[in-house]
Amino acid sequence: LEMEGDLRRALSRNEFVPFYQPIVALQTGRTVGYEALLRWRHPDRGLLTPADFLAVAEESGCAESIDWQIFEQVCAQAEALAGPDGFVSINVSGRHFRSADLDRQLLDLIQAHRLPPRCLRIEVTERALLENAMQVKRILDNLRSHGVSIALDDFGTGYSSLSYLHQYPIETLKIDRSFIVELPREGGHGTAVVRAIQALANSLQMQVIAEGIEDEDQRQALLRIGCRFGQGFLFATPKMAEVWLQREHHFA
Ligand code: G
Ligand code: G
Ligand code: MN
Ligand code: NA
Repeated sequence: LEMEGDLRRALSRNEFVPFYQPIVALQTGRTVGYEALLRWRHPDRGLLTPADFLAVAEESGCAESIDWQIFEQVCAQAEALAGPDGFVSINVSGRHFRSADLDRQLLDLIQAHRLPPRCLRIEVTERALLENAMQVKRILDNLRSHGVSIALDDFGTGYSSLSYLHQYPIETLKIDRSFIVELPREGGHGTAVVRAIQALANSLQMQVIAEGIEDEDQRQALLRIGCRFGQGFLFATPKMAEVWLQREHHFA
């Protein structure tokens, strides 16, 4: 595989970088946090997204190393991005939870960078929770007890047995983009699902973040439902840390 050699060379040259997409308060447009998203700054092919290379990276066993290259950079940048009361979230794929010491590895990295743990949030998918449930719960409980917060990513697309949700230290549900796309059409499937997720989150005292908001109608529909936070191209695309650190951003 030609790409596999490329990936290893890219790792050694630190070509994998986190881009950051703002997460905003939907009412005011104020940035409350950022999601770190993996990008490959390829010397010839330009900026590549996970869709371009993550499958090959997983097959060839490079994905873990790529993720740790990202986690390392995020730990170095997160305090400045988070400010006094924000956060930066990272996507931690289910594979990582097969390591019994994932919590220790992440906590060591946080400590090495003198990062206040409250600056870091971990996004896990429902699928990751269900595989190896006991070990995942122990890892997440430990991270939470140190101040790292936990969000459930792509919520609504998984295998939710809702009964397990309260057993994990999850503070935030991220509504998958596929439901937001359907939103503005009143009576449509998307509206019903988003309403149901918001009601569930309210009763479990969890926060909701809507993903993939692309237009004002979607934002207004979310505000009517009572959803307070979101991210998407309506507000901003993912960009390098330096861009966000240069100035105060306000997406009204
Ligand atoms: O940024 P983009 O929309 O292209 O991301 C596509 C997918 O890649 C998303 O599902 C996202 O969860 C995943 N992803 C983004 N960043 C990372 C990362 O650092 N590590 C892993 N394993 N997946 C990521
Ligand atoms: O699976 P996860 O939710 O981690 O991935 C988020 C993905 O969604 C990233 O690849 C990011 O680039 C993408 N994304 C973020 N905002 C939007 C949006 O408004 N529209 C679309 N189509 N994709 C988005
Ligand atoms: Mn995510
Ligand atoms: Na998602």
